[in-house]
Amino acid sequence: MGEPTQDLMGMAKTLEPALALAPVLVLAKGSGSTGGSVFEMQVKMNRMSNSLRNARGQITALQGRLEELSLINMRNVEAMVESKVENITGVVNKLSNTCNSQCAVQTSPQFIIAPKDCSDYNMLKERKNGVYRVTPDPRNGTFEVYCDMESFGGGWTLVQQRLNGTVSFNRSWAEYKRGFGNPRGEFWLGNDRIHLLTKAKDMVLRIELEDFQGVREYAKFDQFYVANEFLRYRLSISGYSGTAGNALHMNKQFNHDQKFFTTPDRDNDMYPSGNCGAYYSSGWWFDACMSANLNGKYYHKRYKGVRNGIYWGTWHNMSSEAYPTNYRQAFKTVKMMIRPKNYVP
Ligand SMILES: [Ca+2]
Repeated sequence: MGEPTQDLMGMAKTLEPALALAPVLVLAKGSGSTGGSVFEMQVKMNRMSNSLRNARGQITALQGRLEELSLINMRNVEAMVESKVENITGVVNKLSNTCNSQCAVQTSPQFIIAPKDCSDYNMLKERKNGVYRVTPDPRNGTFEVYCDMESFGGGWTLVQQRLNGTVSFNRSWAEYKRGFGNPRGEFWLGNDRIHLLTKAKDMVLRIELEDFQGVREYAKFDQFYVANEFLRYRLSISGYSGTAGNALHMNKQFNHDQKFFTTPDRDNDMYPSGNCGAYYSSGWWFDACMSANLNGKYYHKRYKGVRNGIYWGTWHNMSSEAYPTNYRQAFKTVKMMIRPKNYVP
């Protein structure tokens, strides 16, 4: 990497004479106006314009070199990082081989260099619920998530939680993109993060719901994937099991699978004459419009009017909700959490 820099220094030096000619022009202008000096001046000017042309050529060449150099530097850094990762992988493989053949009892803790999600914290002796750092994709940084390490075998990474209505979910595209709220309370993890987590591993989704009558049900999906922002965070969801009913794919008319994300300020839904996100005060994978909306408004009790509360269309008493006279079901708690498909508790 040192040599190209020296080359550049050499090129810069050859430029100096051309630049040094500049003051001559000032001197020539200052001297008399006889025919001889005019001729002399023309000669000097010609010489100077030649030098300037040369200089321009050299500058262009230098610019080319510089662009090439920064590319070379980037490739070097990339190659260096790659070889280091290779080395580490080699060492890790060697260590695990050694232990397979020699260490009958493995008592020391095992380390995972960068846990991708909560399930990678499963080897901790004390499995405690709480906030942990995860790195689903090393190129996209590290962030904090709330891990449920106790329920249903643990290893769950929470992507959404509703508890008491302290956090508004009537938010913009930008807010849903980066996430909002408090990981220990009510929050949306953020569409970019949900994308990274579901891209890193095949994930299952578990939804826990509870109403104000104390009824608790769940819905589990064997496949849950959220595409990137370019693909408008399109939802892929399938493989339902559970007790709450499959409100994400209720029937032909209402199906949230393969739908784009819509927020009050970004209409990607299937409803042609309006924005479902604005109408239902929520960011969600709206169809036209919904049979489920877990990011709806938090009502502390049953309510009337527009059904913009937290909604799960297959809830046991939903069919008795005649519009617009009857009260609407409200939900006390909601939890959306994900775990790798191949997870072993
Ligand atoms: Ca629309």
